[in-house]
Amino acid sequence: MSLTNAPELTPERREFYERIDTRSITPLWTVLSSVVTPEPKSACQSHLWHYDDLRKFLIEAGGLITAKEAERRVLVLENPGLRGKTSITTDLYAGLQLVTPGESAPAHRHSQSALRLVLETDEGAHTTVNGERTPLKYGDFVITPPWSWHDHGNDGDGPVIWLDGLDLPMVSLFDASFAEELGVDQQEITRVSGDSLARYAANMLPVGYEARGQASPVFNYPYDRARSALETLKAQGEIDPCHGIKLQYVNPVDGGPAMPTISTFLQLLPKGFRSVSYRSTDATIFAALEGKGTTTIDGKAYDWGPRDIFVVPSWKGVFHEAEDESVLFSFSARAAQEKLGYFRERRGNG
Ligand code: 1HN
Repeated sequence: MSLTNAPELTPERREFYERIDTRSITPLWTVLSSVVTPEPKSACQSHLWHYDDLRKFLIEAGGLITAKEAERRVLVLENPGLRGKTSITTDLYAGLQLVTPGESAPAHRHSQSALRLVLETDEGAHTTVNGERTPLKYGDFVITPPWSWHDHGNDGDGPVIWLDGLDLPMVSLFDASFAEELGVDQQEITRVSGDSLARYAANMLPVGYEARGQASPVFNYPYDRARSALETLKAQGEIDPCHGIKLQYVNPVDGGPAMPTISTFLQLLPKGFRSVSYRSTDATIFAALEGKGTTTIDGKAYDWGPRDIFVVPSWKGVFHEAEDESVLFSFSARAAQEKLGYFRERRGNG
């Protein structure tokens, strides 16, 4: 027996396997090589969704169902290799959500961690998390920690669209999903807008602050701040061969990822930059916020422009080419994998 080959199937063995099968018993040696693999083997496929396509279908959905009736009017970006699993990767979920003018997506909470990346917005767009309402601007990254009340609204004139990312498949894996409705469209607002940014995101923390849970107490990471950090670093010229200039969104309390299970990143690729091949165990979802370029995943090239979304499976070699200066947002289950000791990466070919 080895890890790569299953033993020969003899008539005696087959008869034995069939007999124990009726008693819910399976011989490990017939399946071992498919569950303990020398390298990650995933059903997850690389794929790219063009925003224009997604937007067209989402606006169409807007004419078919209200946000209230749907609870959340979302089109799921379902990985072509994982159809029927409500997943974009084996461990993560992604979808595109629409809130039309005057609509609310009612207040609820659940065990799953959620992130939003704002892709199309209007003056009156907002989301409220645990009593604080925040406006939604292009490129803002907003978190909903596990079990926090959240609702969304659009008091503007145009549609509001964002990318949702959740650790839904992980929570399902552990059979740990709880959810409840608040019973109102919009929760009571108990804090001024900007409260959490002032308390936790000004390079200071309230004296005596003790963290509750593992999620960041900052829940809106505005794009203008993150973008200007990349701009400053660009001038330093320290470009990582695999990632360009890449920053991770963190929980200011402990320097860890903003969410317990999901890591989130923003990276700038200078015009003309071609990255060195990189692979890692965290299958990653990318959303282009600026620029245009091509990403090659396991030999397959995907051209992207603003708001396009693509997915890189675990342990597939990936490199980027930026035709124009570009900014990519990305998220993955690296946070969970690092906590559990599974994360691996490899820079360069090999
Ligand atoms: C959810 O609560 C939201 O609050 C979006 O906007 C997408 C997908 C699955 C389960 C819960 C939201 C979701 C979700």
